[in-house]
This record gives sequence, structure tokens and C-alpha cells, in this order.
Amino acid sequence: TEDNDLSLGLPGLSLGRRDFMKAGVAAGAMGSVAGCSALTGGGDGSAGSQSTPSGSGASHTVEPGEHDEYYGFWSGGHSGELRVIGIPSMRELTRIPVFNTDCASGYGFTDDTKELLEESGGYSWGDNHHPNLSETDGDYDGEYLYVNDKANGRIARVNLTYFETDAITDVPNMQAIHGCCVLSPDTKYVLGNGEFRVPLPNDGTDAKNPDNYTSLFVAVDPESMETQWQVKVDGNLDIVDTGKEGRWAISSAYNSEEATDIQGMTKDDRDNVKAFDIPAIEQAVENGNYEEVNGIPVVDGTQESSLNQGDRPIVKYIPTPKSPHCVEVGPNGDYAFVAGKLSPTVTMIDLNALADSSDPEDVVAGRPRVGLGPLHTTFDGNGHAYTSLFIDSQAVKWDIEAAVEAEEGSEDPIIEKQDVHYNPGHIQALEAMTTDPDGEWLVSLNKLSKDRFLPVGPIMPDNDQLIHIGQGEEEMELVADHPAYPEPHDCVFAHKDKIDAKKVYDKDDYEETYITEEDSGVERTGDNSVHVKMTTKRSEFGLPDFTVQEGDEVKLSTTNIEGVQDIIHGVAIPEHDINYAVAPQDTREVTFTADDPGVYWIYCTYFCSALHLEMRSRMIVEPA
Ligand code: CUK
Ligand code: CUA
Repeated sequence: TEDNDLSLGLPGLSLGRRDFMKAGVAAGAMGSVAGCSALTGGGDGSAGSQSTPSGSGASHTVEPGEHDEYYGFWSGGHSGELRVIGIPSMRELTRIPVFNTDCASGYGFTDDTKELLEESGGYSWGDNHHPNLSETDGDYDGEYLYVNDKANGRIARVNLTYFETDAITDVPNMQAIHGCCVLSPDTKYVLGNGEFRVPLPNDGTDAKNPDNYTSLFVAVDPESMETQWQVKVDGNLDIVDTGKEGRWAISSAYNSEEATDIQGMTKDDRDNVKAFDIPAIEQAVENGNYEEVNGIPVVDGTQESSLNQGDRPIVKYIPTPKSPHCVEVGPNGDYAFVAGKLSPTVTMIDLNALADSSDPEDVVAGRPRVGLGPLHTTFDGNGHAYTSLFIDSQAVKWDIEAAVEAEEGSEDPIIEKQDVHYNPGHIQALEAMTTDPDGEWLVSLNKLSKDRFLPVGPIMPDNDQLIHIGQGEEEMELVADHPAYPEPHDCVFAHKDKIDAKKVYDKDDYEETYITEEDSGVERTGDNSVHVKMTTKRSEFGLPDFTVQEGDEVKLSTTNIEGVQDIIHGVAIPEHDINYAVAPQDTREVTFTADDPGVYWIYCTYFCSALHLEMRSRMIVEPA
């Protein structure tokens, strides 16, 4: 197999003839996988020979009336939403709108949620890739979920008491936040990677001068959601994860060439993974070693920076084969796993050696050859890593310590390969981002489903496949296909005992907007404005009708005074673009202008009782 020079710049490695063929087939697909946009082409050169499950009998059935064991939180990609899916059943439990608007809940239509979207930039979509659960002591604490917006440089927070988005930060100076994670073990920060290089500030100056573009790494406070500081680096940042001790954040990165086109971005054989020394960065900020841009302290972490010349650089640059994709840190925090993407290897970085090493090459603890197109790695907590292979369309299971012992480029650490259908991106096992993963199930998030489902037109679903892994001693077994609407990237699983979702709102958690039946009525608040207050219960609104004047700005407040779980009422007003849900003990407000005289039947959109259809009110708009 020395008959080629497709070593992709990795010394000591070469690809065999079969690899060459498949690499040729997949070139188009790999060309567009960087940054996870617009995956095209196949890459499944061996599609006809994909095997079917062996059938050792692992069951993912959850009987009617029974609950799943785990919550799965799926990113929704450019749909802007998150999805909550039960594991192992793969049943979709709910959706959480984040960067999108949502007709079912009224998110983006009620005053509070509209303001949330408007104040974070006013965009009607976002592209969320990486959901992360808040941690205490390296374990999920069930408080919050944080997720990036790759499209508009934002980070959002979802409150897991109510499963709703409660904050979105439009991070200054950054255009695309791709990588996103929390700083383990106690969620000191939410960290984000700016993927697109732009001038700093991006105000038109230097727009045509790529030499003055820059990528930033950001720390956001998890409580206030305010941007704390940023670090500027060479090359494009991609994905990020942290060690378990609160010191290191490791980012994959590409385009050390700092080019603006694909040829330039992939010219050199090497790129640099960045290791951010968080306490050293905090020290630099405290010492005033920064420039302030749009109100944010920006610390210089480029290679020439004086902050990187001393014995404690704030950012260490670690050479890897060019254009790696993801970085994930293993459960015990010893190694960061950098998937090679264009290189068929995973580079293991020894986090314990990072502090004292002067030669960045010394921190490479292992580099197994796992297969073609490695993108993401996950863990079972029993010494195994599972890496997705985008080109080979496989999940490869390998032994972590064996990879440390083995020579660079060795295939010896590989235990097993499982075909997936087709072209996996992220791969995620139960609680794999904690210090104590649970094993048992793994999901491969495949970008293409090809012929796995009934045809539904040209935009086909992705295919999230459930794979049984047990505690790592058994063979992997493909158990279920699960179609996914475009386009999940990653997911995270928490045991159900770690999430404490309330079934009824606690009005003390919200501002003083609660309305009682006695409060129902119309109050004129100005020449052209009224405040309408109205309760909802089975099966009536607090007002059978109310009257406003043409041109009035109407603020409509509704409290669902039901105390019983699952009794939701909806408030829909025809021809006014208004429809929102009010859950038990919740209050929601909308503000709109009553432009057209007439009568408008307000009706309840949630089927709440046998008299649901009769649950009606009338808005009468009198001509001016
Ligand atoms: S990324 Cu999409 S498959 Cu945005 Cu985590 Cu790798
Ligand atoms: Cu209330 Cu239907």
C-alpha cells in the first residue's frame, strides 16, 4: 500500500488502494463538510454492501405508559429550535424554540419572547449546533442548557425548569459562534468559538483586507449571560471542549494559512489546535493587558503576542494534521481527542502534560488511525472511544490506553467498526460529557438517510441511528433508525433524575403580571391605548367580549388560572397574527394595533375540554 501519496501530510501514514477509491468518491462530500454547511454528495462508496443489524436482541422499546430513562437534547441546526427526545425510545417529547419563532407555543409572538429575539439582534432564524448542559462537580445539574448560534454569533440559554429559552446574548465582535461548551467542572463560563474571521471591529474598515481579519474565543457568564472577555488568535477556530479541572479549553482550528478560499485554507499540511489557559487569560484581563473593542476586553492570544512569549503563555498552539474537525475531552480529563477529518487519525492531546511542556509536540499522547473522515468522538466511561467516520460511514470503537501504547498511525487500538447509514457527523453516548458516562446507548447523527425511509420529496430527513453499546464489552448493535427534520448536529443526554421539570408555572418565578378573575376587564391607558386583562380556564375566557377603538394599541394580558397540569389554553385572534399558549398559572402578554373595525372571534387553540370549541370571546373594534 505504498503506491500513493495521499498521506494528507501525515508523516508515516499512507492510504491503501481501497482508501484511495473511497477518498475519490467522497472528495465532494468532504469538500463541504468543514463548518458543517451544505453537505452535498454521497461518500458512501460502499453503499451496496452496508450490513444490516446482527440482532443480539437489545431492545429500545418503552412500553405504553412507561417513561424513557434519559432526556436527549438535540440541536436543530438551522431550524433554530432544539428537540427533546426520549432515550432509548427515540420518541420526540417536545421542541424548544430558541432562535426561531414557533406558532404552537407563541414563542416570538408574545411580548416577552418577541423582545428576547429583538434585543438579541432581531433575526428570525439561527443555526444551533452544540447543546451543553450546565454542570456542578463535573456532572449535569439540570439547571440550564446553553447552545450556540453559528449564523449570528449568539449564545442562548434554556431554563430546564420550564424548558424554555430565557436568555440570548448577541456576542459583540463575533460573526459565527460555532464551538460552544461550558467550562467544567462547575460551569464558570459558557465558552464560544468565533469561526469566521472578521476585522475587529467589523465596521467597514479593513473589510477588503483579510490580513486584518481575526477569530475570537469568548467567555460568557452563565448567570448574567454577559460577555466577559475575548481572546484573539491566528487561524479559524472551530469546536471547543474543556478539561475537567477548570484550566484548559481546547479548540480545534483550521486555516492557519488565513486564506479566504478553499484552496488557500487547505494549502499547508498542518494546522494548530489551540489550548486556552483560562486562569492565565483571567490574569491578563485583571492586569489590564487587553484592548477594549465594543465594550469587551479583547486579549491578544496570537502567536506573536507578548502574552504568549513568557513561561505561561495564555494560548498554546499545538500542531495537528491539517483541517481537523472536532475536539472532545474524555471523561477522566486526561486527553483531548482531535478528529482528523482530512487525516484518517485522531490526535490525542495529553492535558496533564500541557502545563509543563515547552515543545508542543510533546503533548501528543497518541494518534491511532481510525478510518476515513473522522469527525467526532464520544465515550462509554469504560476506556473506549467511539469515533464517527464521515467518509467510511461507520462508527469505530477503539481502546484509549491501547492508542497511547501503540505507534502513531497504528490500527491496533481498533476494536470494532459499525456501519451507519449514511455519513455521520456527531456521535454521542449517554452522559458522555460528564466525568462518569453511562454507556449503554449511542446515537449516530447521520447527515443523509438515502433510502432508509419512505420518500418525502427531495429534502429528505437526516437519520439519527440508535446503537446499543452496553458497557463496552459487547459488540455494537444498530437498533433503530430515527428520521430527523433538518438539521441536528449534536445532542446531549441526561438521566431523567437529573432534570426537574415543573408541570405548572410557579407565579413567584415571574414578574407581577398574574391576573385573577376579578381583574378581568378593559382599562384605557391613553388616547390610543388600552390594556385588556383576561383569565383563561375550562372553558371560558375571563371576558365574553371586549371593545376597543380603531387604531388602539391593545395590550392583551392573559393568565391561565388552572392549577392542574397539562391544561393549556391558547389565545388566537383571527386576522391579527396572534396565537399563543398559556400554561397553567402562566401569564402571557401580546401588544398589537386594532387597525380594522369589525368583530373578531377569539378562540382557544389547545383542545382543553369537551367544550373547547365553545371557548370563545369577541374583540369588537369600533370605527374611529
Ligand atoms: S459540527 Cu456539525 S457535524 Cu457544527 Cu459539531 Cu461536526
Ligand atoms: Cu381552552 Cu381549548
